[in-house]
Amino acid sequence: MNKQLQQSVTTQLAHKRIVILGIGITGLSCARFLHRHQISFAVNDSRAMPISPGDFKQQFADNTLVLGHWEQALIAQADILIVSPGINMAEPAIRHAIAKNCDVIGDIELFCRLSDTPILAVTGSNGKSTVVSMLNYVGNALGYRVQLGGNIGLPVLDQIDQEVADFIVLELSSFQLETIKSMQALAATVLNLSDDHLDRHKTLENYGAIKQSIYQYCTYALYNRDDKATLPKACYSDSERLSFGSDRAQNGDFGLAEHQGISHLMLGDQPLCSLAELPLQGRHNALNYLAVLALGKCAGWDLKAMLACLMTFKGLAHRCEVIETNDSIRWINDSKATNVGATLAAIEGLVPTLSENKLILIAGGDGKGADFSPLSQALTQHVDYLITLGKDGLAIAALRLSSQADKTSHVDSLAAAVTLARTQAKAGDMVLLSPACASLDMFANYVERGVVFITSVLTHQEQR
Ligand code: UMA
Ligand code: ADP
Repeated sequence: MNKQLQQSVTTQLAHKRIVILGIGITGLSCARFLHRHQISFAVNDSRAMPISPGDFKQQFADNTLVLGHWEQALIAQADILIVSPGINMAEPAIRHAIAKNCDVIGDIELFCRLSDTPILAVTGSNGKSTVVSMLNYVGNALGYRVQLGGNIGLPVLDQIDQEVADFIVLELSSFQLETIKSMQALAATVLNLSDDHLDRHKTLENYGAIKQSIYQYCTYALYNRDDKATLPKACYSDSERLSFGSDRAQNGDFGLAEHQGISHLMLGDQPLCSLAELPLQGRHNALNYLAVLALGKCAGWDLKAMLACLMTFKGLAHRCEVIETNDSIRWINDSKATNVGATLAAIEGLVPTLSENKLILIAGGDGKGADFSPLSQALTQHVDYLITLGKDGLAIAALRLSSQADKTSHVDSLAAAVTLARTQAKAGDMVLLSPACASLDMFANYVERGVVFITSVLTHQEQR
């Protein structure tokens, strides 16, 4: 075990009363980390059985576990509270219990206090997983030891005891940013901002301010020129700024422009590669490529070598993923489109590939308090048939024109949506599942929703 790390852990955590809130992926990784370093802790989870007390005891010996409610007395005596991202600290039972001098942090903040590995940090409403996966892929292919962690599902404290890394690429959600206080990233970016998680953050302003906090203390702040909300606020002026966007870029910034009549990724006025050569299509992916190149450049990675590696990066599942079928219909699984911005990007990216063919969109689910109106132009102008489902499906359907009523239907299951789409689609048409909503009202998560969609599409195939 790394001696320096052990020393930091002992100095910072020994003899502190530590309470972990939540025993999901994050909470378990915190418990494992503390247990590995012989630091005692207590866990509190408000759900009845997120872990069996027997399993907990077997893994974590005599550390305390309280389930089924927020144990206010336990929270009140904590010196350090490590809060899982999905837990809303504004909840009165937690907020009122926290002692004045309690250090309220998340797993990422604890990681930042203990590790000096250079951080490339990525947030935004959409594209985070795609960008961090590409960065991780490219960095490792170039021979750097790169770790990947955070909201992508890889808790950072599971990695901190592993071999020393050259860089760590962090995907950070707004929930995680809320408990980060002292991260010093080498480079940080807000990719874009659109309504998401407003059930927790209440307003887009609050949500945007939390996203902006990624820019505190970074050496390079990378923003998106297409989205003003990503421009670092004046209070984050210490870092060196660079940008990407879909317009022509200034020297040192990344952009898109025509070169010899063909659209290219550009660094200033230097053409890097034509968009047609790249494996991931759509304007949103062109921006993702630019963000990756810019972050890699901040890390000192060679641009040409990065571009060569990006040619072999395949897109992630459930993001505008093509389902292979034999019915001449283009079925696209974009189940990860859990907000309005992602669905807009899918429609805008895919419509130019339709030519005369029709677009049938399946959307709806739990909108998390979002305003769907930014979708209305796309829904009325580009979507030939709209099929909605889930808790907020009818709110999306309401954006269609009254003249489109006969081409708008609400159904009660994803399988029924596929059946209806099949009756509407002709050869060459596209059926896109891009819900603009979370899946939690009908599915365990977006992966299950995507798998049900793929299964329904393929089952249909076999029956034909
Ligand atoms: N819990 C309570 N009371 C509550 C809510 C939750 O006790 O009111 C408990 C649950 O019983 C459970 C635990 O908290 O035992 C779950 O904690 P969590 O919701 O923070 O989830 P984790 O399993 O720790 O996963 C989290 C992220 N989840 C959320 O932010 C909701 C995962 O992102 C992330 O991959 C993981 O940490 C590792 O960093 C998921 C996500 O949906 C994929 N993120 C959102 C998104 O991408 O839009 C932000
Ligand atoms: P995140 O981790 O931020 O949720 P993902 O890479 O998983 O991002 O993609 C989520 C959804 O957003 C998918 O539907 C994907 O097609 C879409 N998407 C990816 N990149 C962008 C982008 N730059 N702008 C808008 N939407 C995007």
